[in-house]
Amino acid sequence: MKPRSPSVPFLAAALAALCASPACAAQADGQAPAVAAIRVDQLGYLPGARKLALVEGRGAHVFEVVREGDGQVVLRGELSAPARWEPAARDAAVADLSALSAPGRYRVRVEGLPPSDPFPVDPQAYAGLADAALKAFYFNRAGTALESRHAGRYARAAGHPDTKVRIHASAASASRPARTVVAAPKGWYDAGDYNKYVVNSGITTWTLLAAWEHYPGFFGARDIGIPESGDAVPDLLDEAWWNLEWMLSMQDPGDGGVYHKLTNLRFDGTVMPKAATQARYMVGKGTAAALDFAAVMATASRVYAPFEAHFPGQAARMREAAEAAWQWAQAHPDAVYRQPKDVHTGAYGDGRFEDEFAWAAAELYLLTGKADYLDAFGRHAAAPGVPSWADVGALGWISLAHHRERLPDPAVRERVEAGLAEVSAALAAQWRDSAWRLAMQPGDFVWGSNAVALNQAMLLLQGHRLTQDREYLDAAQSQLDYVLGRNPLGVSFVTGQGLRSPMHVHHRPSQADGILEPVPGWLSGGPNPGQQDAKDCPVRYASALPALSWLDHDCSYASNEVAINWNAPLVYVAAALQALTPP
Ligand code: G3I
Ligand code: 9MR
Repeated sequence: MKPRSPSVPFLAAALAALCASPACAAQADGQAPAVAAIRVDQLGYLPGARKLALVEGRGAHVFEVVREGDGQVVLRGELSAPARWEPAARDAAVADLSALSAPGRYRVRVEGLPPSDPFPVDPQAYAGLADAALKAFYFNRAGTALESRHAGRYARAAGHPDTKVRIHASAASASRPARTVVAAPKGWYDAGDYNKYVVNSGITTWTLLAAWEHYPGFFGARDIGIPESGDAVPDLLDEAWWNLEWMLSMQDPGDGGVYHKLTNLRFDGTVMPKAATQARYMVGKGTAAALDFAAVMATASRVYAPFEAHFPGQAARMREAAEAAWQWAQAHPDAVYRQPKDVHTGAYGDGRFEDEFAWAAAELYLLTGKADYLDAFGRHAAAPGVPSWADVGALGWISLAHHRERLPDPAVRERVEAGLAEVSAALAAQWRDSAWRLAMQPGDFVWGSNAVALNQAMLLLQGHRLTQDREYLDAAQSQLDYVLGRNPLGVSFVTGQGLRSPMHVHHRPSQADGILEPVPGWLSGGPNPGQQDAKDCPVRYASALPALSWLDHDCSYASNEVAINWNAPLVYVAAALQALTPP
C-alpha cells in the first residue's frame, strides 16, 4: 500500500474548519461544506481559444486577470449573472477571459474569493496532454515487458502472454470445441483490470483511428516514445496496431464469428501483470462483438492501406475479416451476450444492435463502395447520439461525413451532414443554457461521466468541422476545460496533468507498482452518483450530488477507474482543439 495524499473527504473536513468566510457555503446535500472558488482549466488555454472561467457563488460582479510574476492586471471584465447549476447544486457566474491571448501565466481574481489557480496561455497547451493520453495505451499493453527507455520508472515485466487461451463452453463451435487452446496475444488491458473485451476495444480503437484520419498533421509530427517510434508509421497507428493484432485473433476462423472477450473467470487481485496468473478463456460470441469488430477492421483496412509497405497484406486481411464478421452477424442478428454463471468479469452486455449494424455498414461501405452496405446503413441508422461502448451509431455518421465525397448523391450527403449538425446544435444549446457552460445534464453523470463530457465534445467538433461554426469549437473547449479542472471539485481528472490530479485511480499497475504517482496520462472515470462501489470502499463519498460524487480512492471502480474507451476521446479532443483552434 502506498502512502495516501489527502483524499477528498479529508480535504472537506479541513475546509469545514475554515468555513467562516463569505466565500463559504453549506452544500445542498448537507454533507460536505463547500468553499466557493474560481475554477479554471489547469492546463490553460490556447491563445486563440474561447477562455471561460467559472466563479462560484453570488455577489461578485467583476473580475480581473493578473499576470504571474509582475502582478500586472492585464484584463478586467464583468461576470455573467450568477445562475444555479443543478448537478452540483451551486451558483456560478462566467468570467470570459477570451481577450487574453498573450502567452504567459495568469490568475483570475474576484473580490471575496481566493485567486484562481495559475494557468498558462500557451500555443501548445494540449499537445503534451494528447501525447500522454495516447502513451497511456502503451502502458496498458498486454503480453509485453515495458522497458525503462520507453516506460521510465513505470517499466514492468510482461504479463498475460495469452498464448494458451481456452475456449469456454459459451464460445464453443464445431471446429473449436470447449477447452480447445488458442493464442490471442497482445492488445490493451481494458482498464484497471487485466481483461480484454472486443466490444470496448471497438469504440476505443475506432476513436483513435478517427483522430488520426481527422488530424494527420498533428499526429504525423508526434513522437510519444514507444518502441516503434521513429519507424515509417505515425506513433498513433503503431500503438493502435498493437490492439488490432489482438482483435484479429478474436475471430473464429471457422465461421467468422467473434469472441466477446478474453478474460479470467474472476478479476485479478491488486497485483502487477506478471503476478496475475489465472487461466484465460475466450468467452461468448455475439452480434455486438462481430459488428464492432467488422466496423473496426473495415476502418483499419482503409486507414492502414497507405502504409502497405510497413504492414504488408494487412489491409486485405482486415477487409476479409470485416466482411466475414458482417456475414456472421447477418446470420446471427440477435445473439445477445449473456454472462455465463462461472464468469465474473466485465460484461459489456448490450441487447440492441441497430447502432452496431449501422456503424459496421457505414465503414464497410466506405471500404468497399458496395451499395448493399449503404442500403444497410439507411435501414439501421437512427439519428446519431453521444457515443458510448453501448451506443456506437454516431461513429458511422462521423466516418461518412468525413468521407462525404464518396457518398453517391447529394441527398445522402445532406442527410449525413444534417444528422450530425442536429446533434451538435442540440449539445451547443445545452452548453449555452448551462450555468456551468457544460452540455452535461444531470443524467449524464454515469459510470465514466468524464468520457461522456469528452464524447459530447467529439460530436460538437464534428459540427464545427462540417459548418465551421465557431460556437461548436467553443463548446467543445468548455467540455475539455471541465475535465481539466474547471469543475466544482477543482480537479484535473487526468493523472499527472494539472495542479491537482487523481492520485489513487483504480488501476492495478498504479496500485501495485510501489510508485506514489499513478501511471500518467489516464482519465479518471469521473463523478457517478450511482456509487456502485460503495460496498467495496472503506471511506464514504463526500457528496451524493451528480457532479460531486467522486472519490479519489483506489477502491472506487465506479468513479475513479481508468479505461481505454474513456482515454480515446481524450486523445481525440486534445488533438482536435490543438489542431483546429485558430492562432
Ligand atoms: O442500461 C442502463 C440504462 O437503461 C439506465 O438508464 C442507466 C442509468 O444509470 O444505467 C444503464 O446501465 C448502466 C450500464 O453501464 C450502461 O451504461 C449501468 O447502470 C452501469 O452500472 C454500467 O456501468 C458499466 C460498468 O462497467 C459495470 O458494468 C460501465 O458502463 C462500463 O464502462 C464498465 O466497464 C468496466 C468493465 O466492465 C470491466 N473493466 C473496467 C471497465 C471500467 O470500469
Ligand atoms: O476491479 C474491477 C473493475 O475493473 C471493474 O470495473 C469493477 C466492476 O465490474 O469490478 C472491479 O472488481 C471488483 C468487483 O467487482 C467486486 N469486488 C471488488 C473488486 C475490485 O476491488
